[in-house]
Amino acid sequence: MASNGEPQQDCLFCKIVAGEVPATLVRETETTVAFRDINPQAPTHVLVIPKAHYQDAASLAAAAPQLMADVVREAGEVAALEKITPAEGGGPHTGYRVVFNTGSGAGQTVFHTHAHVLGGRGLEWPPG
Ligand code: IU
Repeated sequence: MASNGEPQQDCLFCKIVAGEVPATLVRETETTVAFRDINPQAPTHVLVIPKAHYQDAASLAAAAPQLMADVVREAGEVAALEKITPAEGGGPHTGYRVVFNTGSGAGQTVFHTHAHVLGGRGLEWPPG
């Protein structure tokens, strides 16, 4: 699948960006969209995606490093909105995890870069 930033016809997340598939939006910027995962794995489970199509985090970082920075910054903005940053008091359920599953062997099922922002519960290490 191409990773050149152009919309891909059969890409679910490109369709969310285009408004062709509904999603529960949390935030939107000029370059990114954040929406709630339909199958949440934690009280906060939000996906942050670049509007442009790149298949995974590494190809996005290589082709468009500023856009990758936008995605990571937005992950932090989502965490702040959801009140799960360490600054929220350091209670047992503050702190959050940003995950880029990369490759099907690591659980990537949608090949449009997305950061999972997970928090609101204790998060084990190492992840499964
Ligand atoms: P993954 O890292 O590629 O496995 O993450 C894809 C996520 O997209 C996964 O957590 C799904 O629950 C989520 N998702 C979604 O939020 N909306 C959808 O319509 C579909 C998948 I399909």
